[in-house]
Amino acid sequence: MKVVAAAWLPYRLALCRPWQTSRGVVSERHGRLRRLTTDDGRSGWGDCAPLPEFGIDEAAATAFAEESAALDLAAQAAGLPLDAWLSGRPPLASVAVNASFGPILTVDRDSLTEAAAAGYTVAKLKAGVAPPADEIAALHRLAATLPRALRLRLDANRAWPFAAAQAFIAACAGLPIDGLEEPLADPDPARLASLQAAAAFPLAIDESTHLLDAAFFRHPPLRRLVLKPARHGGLLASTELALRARASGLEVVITSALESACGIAALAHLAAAVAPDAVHGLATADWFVSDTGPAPPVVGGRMLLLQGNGIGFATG
Ligand code: OSB
Ligand code: MG
Repeated sequence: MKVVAAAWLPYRLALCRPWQTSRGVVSERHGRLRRLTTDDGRSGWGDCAPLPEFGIDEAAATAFAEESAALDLAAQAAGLPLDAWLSGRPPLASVAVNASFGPILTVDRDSLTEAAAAGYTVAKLKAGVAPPADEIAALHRLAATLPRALRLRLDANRAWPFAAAQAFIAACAGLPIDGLEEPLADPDPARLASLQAAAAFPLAIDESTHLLDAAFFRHPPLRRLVLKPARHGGLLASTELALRARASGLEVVITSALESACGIAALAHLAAAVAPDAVHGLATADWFVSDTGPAPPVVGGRMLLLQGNGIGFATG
């Protein structure tokens, strides 16, 4: 098997509704697919979908796409789905995923009830968008009628000073919270550790990648690490980070950076390989009006890995 052609296929995809966080609003995604073609007629695929407001610049996204396409072909040549090629274990059929919502104040009880009825066990809501007192009041209201099977995963995307984060976490006592990502505007290990000690649920870092040094893995200041592989150089670098994190006792969650179906398909394989029992943040394809190809479907709160060797992606 020899690569005989390499192409970039640009795309521009509208979202069904604007996606809002404490960092701003995203209303469409543009990127490009990497396609490698081999002399025996195979294709290897990767997705370059920069999201600079979240630290995923053009160069990082390009590296992720190029590596993804190369690993897609390597796993196909080995006759293995990518998850099995990465993990050395038998392939998995699916991984659990969270339902992904917008800011707390925009979420109503009916959509949470629907998510639970669809089989999701975790619903992710954006925090740090409205004043903390309003978000806390809304959370208590939502929690009062929350289906028992559902827990709330919150993501503040670095919205709060320390005192606000402390107050928010205290106000969450007794609520069915699955975890809280990125509470601090200016996080450091000591302050994260003190917040984690006061929280009954895992705190996580996602975009604060500057914290991931040797000391972090020796004494993790919190309980969960969220990985967006494009930010870390790709699937292999993310596999290494995930293994180190799990060896340090951290939970690992793989999440999308609003990649198109091609990127989501690769991320689902990574999630199955490095954290088969976690609930991952990959159910974002239904925010897109159209996509680069069939995305891995979500059934009963689980994302089904695309079938076949490699990533399993093909354009639609
Ligand atoms: O902060 O986790 C984030 C998507 C794009 C950029 C940043 C984030 C996200 C997500 C992914 O929230 C969806 C999810 O985790 O459910
Ligand atoms: Mg996050």
